[in-house]
Amino acid sequence: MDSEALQKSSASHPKPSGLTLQYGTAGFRTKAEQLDHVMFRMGLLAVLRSKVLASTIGVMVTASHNPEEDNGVKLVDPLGEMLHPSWEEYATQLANAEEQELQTTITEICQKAAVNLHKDASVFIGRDTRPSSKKLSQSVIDGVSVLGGQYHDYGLLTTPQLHYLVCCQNTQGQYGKATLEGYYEKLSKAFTELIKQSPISGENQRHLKIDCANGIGALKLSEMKPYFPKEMLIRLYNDGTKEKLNHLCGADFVKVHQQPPRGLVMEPGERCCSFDGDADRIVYYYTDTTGRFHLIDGDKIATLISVFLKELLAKVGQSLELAVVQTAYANGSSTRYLEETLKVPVHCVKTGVKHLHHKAQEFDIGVYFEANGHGTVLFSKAAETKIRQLAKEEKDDGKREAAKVLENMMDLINQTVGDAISDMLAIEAILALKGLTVQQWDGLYTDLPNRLLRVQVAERRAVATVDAERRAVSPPGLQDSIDALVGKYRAARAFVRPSGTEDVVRVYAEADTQENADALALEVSMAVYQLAGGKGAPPQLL
Ligand code: G16
Repeated sequence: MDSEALQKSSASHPKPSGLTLQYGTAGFRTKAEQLDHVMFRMGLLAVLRSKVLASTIGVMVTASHNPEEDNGVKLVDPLGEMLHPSWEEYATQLANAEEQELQTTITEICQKAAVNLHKDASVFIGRDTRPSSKKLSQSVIDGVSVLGGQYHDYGLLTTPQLHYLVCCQNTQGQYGKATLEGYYEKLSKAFTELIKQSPISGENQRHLKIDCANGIGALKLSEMKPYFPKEMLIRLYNDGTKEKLNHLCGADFVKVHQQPPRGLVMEPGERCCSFDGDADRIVYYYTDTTGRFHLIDGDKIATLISVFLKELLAKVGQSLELAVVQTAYANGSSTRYLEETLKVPVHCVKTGVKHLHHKAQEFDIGVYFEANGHGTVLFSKAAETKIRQLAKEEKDDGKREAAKVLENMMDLINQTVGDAISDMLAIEAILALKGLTVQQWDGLYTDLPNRLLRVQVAERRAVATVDAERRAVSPPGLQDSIDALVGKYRAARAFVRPSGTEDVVRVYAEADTQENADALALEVSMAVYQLAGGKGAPPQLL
């Protein structure tokens, strides 16, 4: 390590003295102007991680669903997973080291994690469309360069595209070609094959309106359009040419407010969807003939995919273990439908894709989705080998055809992380193959009315939880209050947790009617406000 060069380079990305940031649900996330030093240091960290694993590491500059003024960084491990939790502590240490401690901190990390600084390092870098992202990704490059790492700056990318590229690079092309064309070709080839087998093939067209949250999704979908089969007609809204990123639009807005995004006019029954700011989440929706808005969130996406996979597995006659992973935000009706009607085991883990992904790896086929629309499907190596073999060699025509559908589904789904583009194509293919309308999909089960609220407190980490975030253990008395409030309503459930991406405590409540879910959410929010040091105006319904 060239200490002098490090000191000099770090001095041009100075850490505001005394500023402490916490590694959150998906990396660091805060106001963009506080992040220059963090980006430089995550460039350093990516080099160390790359050296120790002898693999390419990804760094994505994005704050995803957060407002345009925020920014953040997500680190991508060799197979496209989120940074391993064992390194989150190193990330926090590096981000918070004062200028004069930086070198010692690096040395300590190298010792603890057995990093050999003489090894090579390679880092892939991507960024979203935020005005601050270009400069911040240059800071990442400076960090990578000062430790002698090689880098490839892909510029504007969706987060899942970076995950895909990193995985392709580290599997020597086994997962696909490590280029954007490779990504477009892989997904569109699998999608075209699936559509060919569906009743809509040929004459019929599939129309879909997509709200791109004024983010990167619009750019990348436009690039991908020429690869789509002619049956697929998409129209993009909120493409970033007029309005601000995530402002009154995007998957998070639609999910939280349970209303359509601004700028997208829907005819009754029309299928529409929203991406988030870095295109790793998706939710669907439509309005019925009475003008009522219907949200189809991550739970119903997981259910549709599970129904489809279960039917295919029965057709191919294989007893591969299928399971669904959810979080506490999953609507109670979805869990009941999956367990009781579909007979698929469901597991609940903490919020954060890293937790869901990890759990889903335990099964032959693990479907994971957060209610906010972030999710994917993982196929174990053994399941993949079996499916590919059946698709090629199975003598029974019916079984072989079903195996081929499974094989294409496997190629269409971005298994490295939740991916709005890939999920959208998988959903469109399933709806086409099953001949389902959006209303029929929605009718699989009825969501329990629910409400998500945010409470401003002085220190969000004053709220601590256990049991996959379903019970609060601090501040004292909070869980007792929640239990008492929940007891007042029918079919009710509520929990609270500190957000790992925004400076708020999140509150979720569900109950038998919307009025009751709203009332419960508000009462629980008041309890948080009073017991956890609320700041600003008391909580209100959105
Ligand atoms: C990130 C994580 C998701 C998580 C979301 C909200 O999403 O990847 O797993 O659900 O933040 O987390 P929290 O409730 O802790 O703020 P994204 O799409 O914003 O990167």
